[in-house]
Amino acid sequence: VELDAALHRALDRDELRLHYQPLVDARTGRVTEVEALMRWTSREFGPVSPAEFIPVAEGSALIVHLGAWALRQACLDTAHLQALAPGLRVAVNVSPSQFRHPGLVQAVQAALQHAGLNPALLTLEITEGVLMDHDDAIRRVLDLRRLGVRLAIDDFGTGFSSLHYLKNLPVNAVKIDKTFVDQLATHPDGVDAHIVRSVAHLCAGLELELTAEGVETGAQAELLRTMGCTLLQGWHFSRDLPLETLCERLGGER
Ligand code: G
Ligand code: G
Ligand code: MN
Ligand code: NA
Repeated sequence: VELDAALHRALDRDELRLHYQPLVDARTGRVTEVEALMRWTSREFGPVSPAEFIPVAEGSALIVHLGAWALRQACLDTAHLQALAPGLRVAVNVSPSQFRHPGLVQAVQAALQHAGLNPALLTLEITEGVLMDHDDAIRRVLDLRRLGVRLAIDDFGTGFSSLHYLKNLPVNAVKIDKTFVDQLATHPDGVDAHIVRSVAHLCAGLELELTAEGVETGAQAELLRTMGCTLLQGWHFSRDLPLETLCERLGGER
């Protein structure tokens, strides 16, 4: 079997799961949001990374089904988590062709309604690349914001025209890419430190939330906090967790 054939069967065979990685408040350390990350254990291939199978799904209509499944599951799980962690938000990644698909707004609305989840508790993560196709992107972003969901620009700084999007689109949050975080503690006066400080300044002025991704050490976390990042995400705080483990962690936090 080929990978795409196996992926076609993955939903029916119940081989997909969502894991959740916490985003913690930089000041209080509390879990504010969790990012849903798809995990697939294939009967034929074993565990396959989304870095490998999402691009395969992107090549066909499959991405729409996988994306809709992830939205539904993430909304359901987060609705249930409210009892344990009131106000906890969830972020779901939306890939380029999923974003362009005309059914996206309807799929988001259906997922929210089915779960009975407050739209303000759902963040959609889109990359700068997703926004390249211009006129349509603006309309799509406006339609989504009208539903009441939040929008975050993922992998910020790695694409093109970042500032253009910040100027023209009503997004709520920016996630600065891990590549700007990696060298921070070893080169506290390096180019990345200057970039992170400027992005933080920009986000504060525009009243955008700023998440630093890929935070792996306490030294990085402390620097990012003082530089003005509002949320921190990375292995220093937590890896992505199965729902049961996330529940235990949230239960222990109360
Ligand atoms: O979790 P991990 O580091 O393995 O993810 C690898 C890549 O796959 C990341 O770019 C991540 O955004 C993407 N990814 C993970 N889950 C999803 C998903 O549910 N939908 C989409 N579109 N991308 C995902
Ligand atoms: O493209 P996106 O930002 O959605 O991808 C998130 C990816 O980063 C996921 O695959 C996730 O597993 C991974 N990730 C999250 N935290 C860390 C970290 O601290 N270090 C590294 N190396 N990867 C991380
Ligand atoms: Mn992401
Ligand atoms: Na990212």
